[in-house]
Amino acid sequence: MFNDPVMLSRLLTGLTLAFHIIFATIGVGVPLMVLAAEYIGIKRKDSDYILLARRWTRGYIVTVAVGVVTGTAIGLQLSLLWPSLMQVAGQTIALPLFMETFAFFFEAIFLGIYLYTWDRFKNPWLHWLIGIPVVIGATLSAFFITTVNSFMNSPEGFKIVNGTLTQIEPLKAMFNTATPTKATHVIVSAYLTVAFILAAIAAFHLLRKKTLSAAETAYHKKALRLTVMAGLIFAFSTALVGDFSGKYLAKYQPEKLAAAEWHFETTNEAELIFGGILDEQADGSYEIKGAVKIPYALSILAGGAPDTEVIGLNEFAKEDQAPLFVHYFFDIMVSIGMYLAAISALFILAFRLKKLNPYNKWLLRGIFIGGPLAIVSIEAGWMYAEIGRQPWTLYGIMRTADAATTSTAVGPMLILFSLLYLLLGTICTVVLLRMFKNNPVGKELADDHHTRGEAMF
Ligand code: HEB
Repeated sequence: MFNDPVMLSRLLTGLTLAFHIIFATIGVGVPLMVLAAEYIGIKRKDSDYILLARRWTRGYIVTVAVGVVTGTAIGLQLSLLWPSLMQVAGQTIALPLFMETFAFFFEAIFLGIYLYTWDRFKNPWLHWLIGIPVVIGATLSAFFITTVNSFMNSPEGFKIVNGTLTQIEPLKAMFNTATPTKATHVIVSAYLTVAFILAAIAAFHLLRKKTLSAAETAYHKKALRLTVMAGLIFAFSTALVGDFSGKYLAKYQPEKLAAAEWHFETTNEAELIFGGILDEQADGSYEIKGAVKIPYALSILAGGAPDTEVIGLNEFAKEDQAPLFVHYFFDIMVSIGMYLAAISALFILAFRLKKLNPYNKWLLRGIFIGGPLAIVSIEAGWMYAEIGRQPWTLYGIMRTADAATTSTAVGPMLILFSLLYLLLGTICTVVLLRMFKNNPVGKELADDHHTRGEAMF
């Protein structure tokens, strides 16, 4: 395995994407939360929310910088590791790749202006307005780059003549069948993840209550309420859009859904298999052991009705099937999605009904682990989407094995890039920790009252 360039290329690309997606996700979601905090701050004339927006923006700049490095690594690796893919599809996907860079610069320019104009306007809404293009740019880069991934699942907008793509229609390729569901699921799940990462930070501080002043406690409680409310909204929208993704798969890539659900025979009233293990029988078929089976749920996921027919894996040749372990990635993603919806609903209910203390230790702990779990969910979602598309790199057109480089240099590259990501990850963590430790909330809250006070409004 370790001298097979295809496997090594997949490992290196997978590693790069797994690392990049954390920063990309943060990059998509933070501007929206910043804008929400600044909005409430201006509206309620509450400088705590403004401080929240400022602190989130500062952290954001560090993660954006890492995202730029890893994003560049992806660009490099695409042409180095997957030359045949780029040769065949490069022209077709050039438009969204270019548009993504454009969206990024658009975002970066306005982020710069946003950063340098805090307190510069008499009317604070002007500063808030500058944040809007930052949110749009961040979300559009996610949109454009996801259309490229959608294209790999639904390659459209060209004809193949003698192995080369001709009559290319870039817009058709970009707005392919997979684009609507994929782009929305990716964008909304990024918002969800960031809401939970920020909620986890607030919960973390509140859990160490003893060291907090009253002003600090009030600050973190505001952060928690805002982020968990956003978490609740985005958890439900992610699940809704995820359901559309399921329906897309059932219709256009049924073997991908069947692999996730260990659904072998085509049936109506299909049950959803959760967890369990596969036991291979002598005749090559499988028996599912120890799974929870939810009646009709797969039919509902696939077609919205309990009697929808769901195509089984046995309809497909073995060499066209994805590895069956993708089942676990799907289960992990969905379970975490449910957990995030439940814990945020519980917090908001407790807060609204005032029967249960929303800031009790257990709820705070539950929200705290929601942050890392959301990241796991993002990773699991992508693992499912990418490994579940195998053996294809361009679904139905080009196999992954035919797309990879034959170079023998991938092994050393894998080691080098692993070291690079380790270094980047460490530096980023250290910088963020230092930045926030050296300038704690308490100090800034105190400064706030002395120097800026209410004068900033
Ligand atoms: Fe998800 C993917 C569903 C949740 C993230 N998802 C996916 C898919 C599906 C789903 C079907 C595949 C698609 C394709 O491949 O085309 N989800 C779902 C559901 C739910 C979910 C049903 C509910 C619960 N997710 C979720 C969460 C998250 C996610 C929570 C995070 C946070 N996913 C994700 C991602 C992905 C997915 C990132 C990859 C991309 C795409 O879209 O593909």
